[in-house]
Amino acid sequence: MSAFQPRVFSGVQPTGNLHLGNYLGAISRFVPLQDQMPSMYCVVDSHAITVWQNPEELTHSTREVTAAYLAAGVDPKKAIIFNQSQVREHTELAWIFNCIARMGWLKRMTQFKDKAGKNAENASVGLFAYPNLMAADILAYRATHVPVGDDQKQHLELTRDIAQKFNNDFAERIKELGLGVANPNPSPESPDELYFPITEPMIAGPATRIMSLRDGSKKMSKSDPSDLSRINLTDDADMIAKKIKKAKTDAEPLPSEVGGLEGRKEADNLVGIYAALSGDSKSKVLADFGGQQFSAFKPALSELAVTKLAPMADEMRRLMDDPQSIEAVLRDGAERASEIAEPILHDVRRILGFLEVRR
Ligand code: AQP
Repeated sequence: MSAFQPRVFSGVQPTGNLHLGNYLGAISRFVPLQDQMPSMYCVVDSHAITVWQNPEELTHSTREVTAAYLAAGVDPKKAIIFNQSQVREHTELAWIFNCIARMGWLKRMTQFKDKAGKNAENASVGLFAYPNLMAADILAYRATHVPVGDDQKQHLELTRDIAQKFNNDFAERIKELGLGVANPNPSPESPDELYFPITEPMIAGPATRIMSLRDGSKKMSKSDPSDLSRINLTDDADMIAKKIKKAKTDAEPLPSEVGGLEGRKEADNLVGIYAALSGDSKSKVLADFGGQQFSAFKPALSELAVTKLAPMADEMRRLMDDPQSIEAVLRDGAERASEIAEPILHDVRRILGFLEVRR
């Protein structure tokens, strides 16, 4: 019996204002992974429409996220880069998962509660079912590894629950059809042959949750009304320096050890950003800057951020001037992605017992 082929899958929504959190928590981590495992990086446009999107802006942002992947160093010869809506299997599998996942599981999702706010009755059904589509994105390729920021942890747990329930509900059928893969972690709750892998979340490093520059208790976010709360990947050097200068801090000097950041959310965030951008640990950053005031630390952070981000912003601008090249990358990616997803959905239809009369 075969084992699951390792495969990385991750995605970013084309909802504008790509920021440092998206870069450090997700996109920057895609680059080394493409040399370690077959990798797929998706621009998740079907997720974006769970809340209203201006159509022209959605098209623009789809190109922009693709440009960010390329500018960050994702190589379309190594990794598959594509936009979700172009591979129909995502939405087909999402419907099947709508019928596997339980209402109670989705009702526990904190991101829905945060995004729908007090107006949940008026939120789209798509926003509620979003985690099922995310599970489908991953499992349409039987992906085994998913690098994301900390905010996606709960959705990845749901993906694991959906895979587990599908594997259990259809265990006999999977075996009968000879479609099973040896369970790498057998347990009394899990059959010895699986169809879907139990995906590994990859949430690690000093930048799994970059916080707002204006409020250390809120995640840096595309939809924050204050542009000063985030560093956009398209910001120029002056804007980056201005935002870091205005970033909220406290009045104390930086501590010399990580323990000293406790209860100092804003300081912790800026040290974390420095660590992630420099590739050093927070301890190393504090060994260098401990005892110094923010008036000394902030210019050093600005210089580092500009050195790392400005060339990427330039490259994104260059790529955005050539939309046809971006679309060629997405077209090729969609074809390669479909070649992987089609046979998987064919298997899934057989497992479910759908009578296929049009092959
Ligand atoms: N602040 C963050 N720190 C670290 N990682 C982050 N990610 C998002 N914000 C941070 C990670 O970026 C990837 C793509 O995110 P997304 O665009 O698909 O979804 P999101 O989490 O909804 O992004 P935003 O920026 O926070 O948008 P809004 O404002 O709409 O809520 C994911 O891997 C995510 O973890």
